[in-house]
Amino acid sequence: MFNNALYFQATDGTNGYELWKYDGAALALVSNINLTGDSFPQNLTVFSNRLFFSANDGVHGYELWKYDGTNASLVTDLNPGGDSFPDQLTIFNNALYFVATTPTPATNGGNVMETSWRPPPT
Ligand SMILES: [Ca+2]
Ligand SMILES: [Ca+2]
Repeated sequence: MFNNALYFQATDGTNGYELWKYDGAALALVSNINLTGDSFPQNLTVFSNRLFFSANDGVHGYELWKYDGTNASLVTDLNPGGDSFPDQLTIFNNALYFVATTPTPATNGGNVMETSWRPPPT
């Protein structure tokens, strides 16, 4: 639940699997993140009035995205040239943690990451 609406991934047969929302009255496509295919938004997690999730825009691979109620945008391309596969998004100590694969250090395993996006100071 985010902004009093339910968010989920679905496909309408035209835009591929993308982020949708249902506010109790109407179904709406939030954003066609991957213009040429499916973005498969997953791991939807609300943090600091943003909806965070992993998705593939077809350009950057599977990376961390956020939706602020108006715009969906890439948080950061953690693995340039590949997928970072953000997973297990968890809020702890006012920060968003998740597992992701990055090119460094020189290991092939996943790393625990903290989001580079921070809530603006209040
Ligand atoms: Ca699409
Ligand atoms: Ca990438």
